[in-house]
Amino acid sequence: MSKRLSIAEYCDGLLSGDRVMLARCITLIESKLDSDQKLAEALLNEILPHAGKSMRVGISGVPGVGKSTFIEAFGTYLTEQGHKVAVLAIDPSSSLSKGSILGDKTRMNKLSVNPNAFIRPSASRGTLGGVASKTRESILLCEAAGYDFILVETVGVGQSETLVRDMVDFFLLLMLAGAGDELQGIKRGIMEICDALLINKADGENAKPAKRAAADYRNALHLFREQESDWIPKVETVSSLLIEGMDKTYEMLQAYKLHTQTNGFFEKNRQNQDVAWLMEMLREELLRDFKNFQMNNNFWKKEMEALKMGISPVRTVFRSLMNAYKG
Ligand SMILES: Nc1nc2c(ncn2[C@@H]2O[C@H](COP(=O)(O)OP(=O)(O)OP(=O)(O)O)[C@@H](O)[C@H]2O)c(=O)[nH]1
Ligand SMILES: [Mg+2]
Repeated sequence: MSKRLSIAEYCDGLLSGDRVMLARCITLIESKLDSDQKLAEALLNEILPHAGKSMRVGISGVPGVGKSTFIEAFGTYLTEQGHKVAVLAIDPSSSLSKGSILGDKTRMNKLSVNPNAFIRPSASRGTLGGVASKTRESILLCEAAGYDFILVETVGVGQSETLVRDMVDFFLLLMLAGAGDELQGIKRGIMEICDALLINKADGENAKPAKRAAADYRNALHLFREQESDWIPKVETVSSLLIEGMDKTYEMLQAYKLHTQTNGFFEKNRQNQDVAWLMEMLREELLRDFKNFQMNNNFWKKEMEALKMGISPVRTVFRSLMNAYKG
């Protein structure tokens, strides 16, 4: 890795919108070295006042639904509207495959050479929670560097969807029509966390089924409880391949922003997300700490024996362990 700079150098480079510097700053916050972590924290303190001024959009959907193609199309559209677009990813498989979005970067041909776009693959080391933390900090860095649309991609499997939901302002789910069970997403409960459904590949023979699926989803969405944002999730059809529906999508995001900034949810949601993020970090650290205590402790073993042999009731073992832990 290239040599470390001073905080002022990182900061100036970042605030001037230098893409190389942005990439280096993200590498810094992803570093596991203690000295780097100190630098990273100082950097985050410096840039925080310059962060936050973006629309953060999460994008999810099953493999093959067209996430990369959509991001290429929509990202390019956004830059044409005068925006600067950063693309980040949370990929639970990336620790195995070294980050599939790396391959995507070549698939996002136009966007990856667009001077107003920045694409960064998912951090690949550590727990999913740890990776999410790095992505959250990367969002702040991108914002400080002047990116006003942040697209966070994740594969529509497992826990990563909720993780991304909890770090963005707007969660977009891509789906396909005619995949057999139109309401699969609803069954999985994912509809409850999305702000919009886009039926992708609404082109050629698929155009009609896509329109029909959109109507079905619109009806089904009314069955769900109202979201805290007081926003009724929207359903649209798009073709990422033919670059159709990007304007509708953009208008929808603008409408959402206006709606939630007016009713206060936009700001409140971000505050809640920060609190939840902090609580998660505390929880992970406390658990780690407690596990250390448990591993290297003879008193623990003795108490366990006492418990198993029925000498002490659970509550007594609990209290004496807690006392020992708190020291
Ligand atoms: N006809 C049509 N094909 C599309 C459209 N969007 C994407 N595709 C095709 O669908 C395939 C998968 O698209 P990707 O963008 O790679 O999908 P993805 O969701 O990123 O897939 P993973 O990265 O594997 O999760 C590619 O062959 C695309 O060309 C579309 O709107 N219409
Ligand atoms: Mg992809």
